[in-house]
Amino acid sequence: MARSKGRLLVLEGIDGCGKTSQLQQLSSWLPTSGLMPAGSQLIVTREPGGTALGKSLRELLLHPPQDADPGPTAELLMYAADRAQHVDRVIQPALERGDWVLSDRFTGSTMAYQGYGRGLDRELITDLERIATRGLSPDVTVWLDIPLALSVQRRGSREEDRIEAEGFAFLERVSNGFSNLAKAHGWVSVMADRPLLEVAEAIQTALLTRAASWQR
Ligand code: T5A
Repeated sequence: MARSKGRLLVLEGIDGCGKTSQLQQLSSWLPTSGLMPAGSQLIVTREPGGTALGKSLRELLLHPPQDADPGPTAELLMYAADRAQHVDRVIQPALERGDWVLSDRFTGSTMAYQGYGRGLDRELITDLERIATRGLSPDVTVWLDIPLALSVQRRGSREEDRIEAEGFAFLERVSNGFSNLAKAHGWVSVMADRPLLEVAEAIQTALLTRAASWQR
């Protein structure tokens, strides 16, 4: 897929790391940050569930009806289908218009959860990623790094979805996966065990640094 004018920014991390809260912070900061070209819009989106089809897939993935929970391979293919539709209908058109896209999760989540968490073949996941994204990759991925116990504490007593209900050992593998991916792919790593505004500031500083290299 040809590179387009816009930028794709992604937030990754385990459940309860604070992505949604930081997405809100970033969506108010980015348009006033001076980073986005004049006239470009910020599209805030998420996976799974960034399209109408994706919303149905999200329900089936996270809150399936009784006896309809997907097995590991079906789960992997459903996340890939959600991504293919998301790239096709939302992300790529936005980038072609020159808009910026801020996504809560992208390909890193599939590698961390289905690859490291479920233990599915990582080469196969990479092949599938290429099909779903048609070669599109984020301009920057920010990983919110948080101790597992704190992420569980932050999620509190709210009802767990199907993936969260996998338990601590699963999440630990996912968390190690994110750590490996961040190192291997040069993601921005931000410690997320600090107050909300401190984390937001750390993300902003990192994005300003990263964006300076795009303009060279
Ligand atoms: N999945 C997804 C896969 O398995 N494979 C894939 O390919 C993809 C794309 C999606 C699920 O699907 C899985 C991963 C997930 O299990 P999701 O919608 O991304 O789920 O849901 P979660 O990651 O579970 O999102 P949450 O909303 O639960 O967590 P967030 O967004 O990380 O955290 P947030 O911001 O809601 O914060 C949680 C709590 O902590 C507080 C907040 O107020 C909130 O109460 N908080 C802080 N408190 C103190 N200090 C801070 N700095 C705080 N930041 C947030």
